[in-house]
Amino acid sequence: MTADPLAASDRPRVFGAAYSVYVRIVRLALAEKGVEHELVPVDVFAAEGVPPGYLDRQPFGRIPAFEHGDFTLYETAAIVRYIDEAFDGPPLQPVDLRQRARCNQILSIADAYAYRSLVWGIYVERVERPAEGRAADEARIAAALPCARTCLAAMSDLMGGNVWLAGATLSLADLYLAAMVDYFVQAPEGRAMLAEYGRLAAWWSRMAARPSMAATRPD
Ligand SMILES: N[C@@H](CCC(=O)N[C@@H](CS)C(=O)NCC(=O)O)C(=O)O
Repeated sequence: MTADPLAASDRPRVFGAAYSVYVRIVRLALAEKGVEHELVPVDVFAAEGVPPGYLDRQPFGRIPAFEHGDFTLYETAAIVRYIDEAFDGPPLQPVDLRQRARCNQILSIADAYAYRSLVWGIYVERVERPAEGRAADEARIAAALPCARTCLAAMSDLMGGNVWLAGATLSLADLYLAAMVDYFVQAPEGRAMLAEYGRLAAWWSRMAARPSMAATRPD
C-alpha cells in the first residue's frame, strides 16, 4: 500500500467479481502499484442477466469496468496500462522497446488463446462443472489441451532465461498469465502440463508467492 493513501474520492473503482480472471488482472495491477481500490460487485452471470445499467459502463456486458474520478474505462488491457501510467509505484511495462513488445505479445497470447483453453476449456470443465454437480465435458477438455500446450510452450520460449516473463522485472505479462494459471493448475491436467515446462513452473512458484496474489485471491 502507498505511504500516502488515496482519499476515498480518488480511489479507483473496479466493477466486477473477484472470481473473474480479468477483474483479477486489474486488481493485481493496482495491488502491485500499491493503489487501494474499491471492488463494486457486478454479477454478469446472474440468472436474471447482466444487471440493469451495467451496459452503460461496459456495452459488451463483460467484467471488469473501471472508474477513476470522472474517467471511466473498459477493456482490461487498456485499464492496466492506464493504471500503470496514472499511478506511482513500480512500472509494470518494460522501458526497453523490445521487451515492451514482448510484454504486449504475451498479453495478446493470453487474451486470444490462453484464457479460452486454460480457463474455460480445462479448469471450468474439470473443476467447476463437477463442483456444481455436472459432468465434465471430456471432449471439450481434450480439444483444449493442444492449445494449452502451445500456450505454455510459447510462453516458455518467449520468457527464455528471464526471471519474469518479459524481462528482469515484473510486468503486465506476468499478471495476465498468473490470473489464468492460478485456475489452470487446479485441474490435474494443468498441474501436470505446467510441471513439464521447468522455467514456467519456477516462474509460477515466484508469482504465486507474491503478496498481490494473496490480496486478490477469490474466496
Ligand atoms: N475483452 C474483455 C474480456 C473480459 C471478460 O471476458 N470477462 C469475463 C469474466 S473473466 C466476462 O465478463 N464474461 C461474461 C460473459 O462471457 O458473458 C477485457 O479484456 O476486459
